[in-house]
Amino acid sequence: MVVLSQSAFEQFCLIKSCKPTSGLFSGIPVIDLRDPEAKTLIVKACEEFGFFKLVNHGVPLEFMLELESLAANFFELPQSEKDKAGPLDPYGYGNKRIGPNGDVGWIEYILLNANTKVTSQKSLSIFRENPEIFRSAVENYLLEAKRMSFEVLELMADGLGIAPMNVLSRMLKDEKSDSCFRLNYYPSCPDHLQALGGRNLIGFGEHTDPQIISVLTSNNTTGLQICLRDGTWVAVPPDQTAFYINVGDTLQVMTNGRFRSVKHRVVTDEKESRLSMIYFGGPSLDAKIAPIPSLVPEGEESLYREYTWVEYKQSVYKSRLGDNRLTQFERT
Ligand code: GA4
Repeated sequence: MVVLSQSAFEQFCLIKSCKPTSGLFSGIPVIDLRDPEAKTLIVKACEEFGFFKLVNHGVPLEFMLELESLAANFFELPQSEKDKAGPLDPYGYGNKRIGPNGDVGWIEYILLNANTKVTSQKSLSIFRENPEIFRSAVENYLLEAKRMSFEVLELMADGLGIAPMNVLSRMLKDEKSDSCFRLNYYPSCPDHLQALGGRNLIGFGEHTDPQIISVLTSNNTTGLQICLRDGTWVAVPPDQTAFYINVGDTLQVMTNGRFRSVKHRVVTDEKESRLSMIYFGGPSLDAKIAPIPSLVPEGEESLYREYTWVEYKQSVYKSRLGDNRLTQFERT
């Protein structure tokens, strides 16, 4: 069992209201990957929301469901079994603590490097009963999720009118791409904590993702919320068959702020547990990140200075979840 320090426990209890302004939000753009207009619609969605739902994505549903069910089996194991896969280094099994700087959430997770063979990673030991099944489920899923992400990034580049078309996708395709994969499990909110902390306990506090794009699937449980441009939080309707694409900080910088790195968070459901699987597509450590010149209006300076991903990543790991990590890279 993980014993929370007093301050960590207080953090849970202090979270009173994470209620979105209304019920499930119906305004999230839904994009059909096979729609001839997809590239234009993707650009529009990334500008307005930094977020969209992708259907007709071509990833076999059985790959999504198979991994989801293996992950659910793992999270239902006794705590002592799961703890064998911890502590995080930075990959492995995590429970309630998020990142190295004191953030907590009502969450358990497995974090994997998405670019290294799963077999060489410690967390595989958590599937020691049947590692081969887990390995192939993760690899099948990731192969497809990556293929689809490359396609989305190529449509984005095309829609933005930037050349070459693989200018974004090649960063993820790079064999040194620093991408990761996360299986998040949000147990339903226990009654005694509901009473203490208000109804919706925070699962994963508000933050933006550091990478280029994040590609998420979930079971049919609510909990994900995104922050709109006007600052209101809305609840994303879950759909087990779709992918949700999220613009990360790096893409915001590369598009010189035209795309929006969307602030999001997850709250627990009162009755059902939520399971989500996210592929975070990032650049290689030595990649230079800067606004793409053709996206900087003529005669103007870019909004951000050039930096390397490793430089940014170091600052990410010194930050708290809710911090704005891009300020220090903005030109003043
Ligand atoms: C948010 C997006 C990804 O889940 C993640 C997270 C990372 C972690 O869990 O180790 C961070 C968080 C995320 C941003 C700020 C730092 C780092 C926790 C944290 C407090 C894997 C990532 O790349 O950045």
